[in-house]
Formats: sequence, C-alpha cells, structure tokens
Amino acid sequence: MIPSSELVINPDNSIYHLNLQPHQLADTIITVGDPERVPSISQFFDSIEVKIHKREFITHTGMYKGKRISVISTGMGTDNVEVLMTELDALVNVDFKTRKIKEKLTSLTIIRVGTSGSLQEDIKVGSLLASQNAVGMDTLMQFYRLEQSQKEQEISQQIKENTQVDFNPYIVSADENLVNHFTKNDASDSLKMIKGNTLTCPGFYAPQGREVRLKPKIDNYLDKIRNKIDDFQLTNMEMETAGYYAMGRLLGHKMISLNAILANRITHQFSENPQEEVNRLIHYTLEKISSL
Ligand code: R1P
Repeated sequence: MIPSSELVINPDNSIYHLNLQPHQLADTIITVGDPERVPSISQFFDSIEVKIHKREFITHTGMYKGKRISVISTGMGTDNVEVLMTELDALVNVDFKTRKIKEKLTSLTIIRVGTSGSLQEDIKVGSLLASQNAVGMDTLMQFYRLEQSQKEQEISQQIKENTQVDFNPYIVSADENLVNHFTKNDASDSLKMIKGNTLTCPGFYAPQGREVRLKPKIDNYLDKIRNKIDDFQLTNMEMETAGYYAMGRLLGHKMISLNAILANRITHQFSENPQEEVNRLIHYTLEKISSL
C-alpha cells in the first residue's frame, strides 16, 4: 500500500498536481509545454468531455475522428515532466481505492508536440522533426535507476568529455513503431517529418549556449555537442524530450517527441511566424494519430 504522503490523492479522487481522476484520462496523450497550446489542439476535437487545470497542467480530453485523446500542458523542463509522467502512470496503474499497484499494467502512448532549435545548418527553420533518440543534459536520472546500453554509455561518456560537465548525460530512444508511424510520408502528406537526435537542456540560455548578460561557463558549447560521435549526431535542442523518454522507459509507456524547428542556432535565424510552424505540427500530429 502506497502511503498518502508518497502518492497524494485529492479529496475528489484526483491526483495531486494534474488534478485528474482516472476516468478523465485517455490512453493516447498529447503533451505540450505551452498551456495556450492545449485549446489550439482541442479546438479540432469533435467533442470535449473534460477540461481541468491546476498550476501549469491544463488537460482537455475529447474525441478526434473516433479516437479518445487527452491533451495536457506541462510548462517547461524535465522536472515538470517527472511529475507529469509519475502521475499519469499512477492514474492508470495504481488502484486509488486500495493504493496498490494494479496486477495488469497499462502502457500509455504519449506524444510531445513541442518547439525546438536546430543544431545543424541544413535543418531549416520550419522543419518538422521526430526525436529518434534524446540525450538528457540534466541531472534527473541521477535519482532513478535507468539502464544504459553499451552504445548509450559510450555516447554519454564522449559528450561528458567534450563538455566537461560533472555528471553523466543519459540517452534514451523513442518507441520505434511510433517513430516509423510519424515519419512515414504517404503520398497524401503535404508535410515531411524528418528523424533526428535531440539534446534536452535544463534551461534556455546558458544550458543551450546562449549569452545574454551572463557568459556561459562552457565555451563554444554548440561546437562541443553538435559534431558526430561515431554515427551519432545531435540535430536539435529543447527542454523536455530526454526526460519523457527516460521516464517512459522506466515506467513502460510508449513515447515520441515531435518538434517544430523555430530557430537555427548555427545560421542565427528565428521563425518569422512561430505560431504557423506550431499549427502545421499540430495538424500533422492529429492526422497521424487518427491512423495509429
Ligand atoms: C522554451 O521556449 C520551451 O519551448 C520548447 C522547450 O522545450 C521549452 O519548453 O518546447 P515547448 O514549446 O513545447 O514548450
């Protein structure tokens, strides 16, 4: 039995931060950083049965072309992702009455629809990119027992050496079937989704090599992380994907992160119409989800 101090359930049987009751969550979930992106997605649903919010977590659950979908905002960063993933898992895999883990576990399908910056000249602003692998340049996995393959350990070691950080970055892949599904371009698709490897950073400025008034501690950060390590090359950076993939691997959920590239950090360009880039990604994602 999980004590009430460890898994907090609100008096109305909803989970502590997400404020959701188990029946209010769909098995297919779209996650977004920006709370305002939730209605931008649910406006296309055929019906909406649930609208709940607490803090930065806004949830709309509804039907889209016969499929039940929840869309949830998380705010920024892997610390929020840890809260979200643990609570989503508890909603489906813990019996709230007995406070025991269920015998038959449910695996959720979780799709991040987010924004990102390119690390390669040829990945232009406006591109859509599915993260095949993600590298976590944050310390979240210092607190969990995440297993790393030999290859993952080698890449992590090399990134650590190149950047001289004091911890081991972690590397996790997306669900292979979801990568294939979301990057398979049918003749009817007007948009193309490319595959990439995403760096997840614990901040937007120095942790992504940006200098405003403070000089980053790591000199030439982008040069140190964007070069090839054997056949592995980082293509873009943002702030959540590796946290999703690691928590998904630990908890047994199917994960993919889809990115609208808003900036190119090498050519120093930023989108002239970010909302339009995000809208294109939303349309692409909803169409692909309806045929999952
Ligand atoms: C930074 O501006 C935020 O945008 C990106 C980053 O990961 C970070 O959360 O994603 P979202 O647009 O999904 O929030």
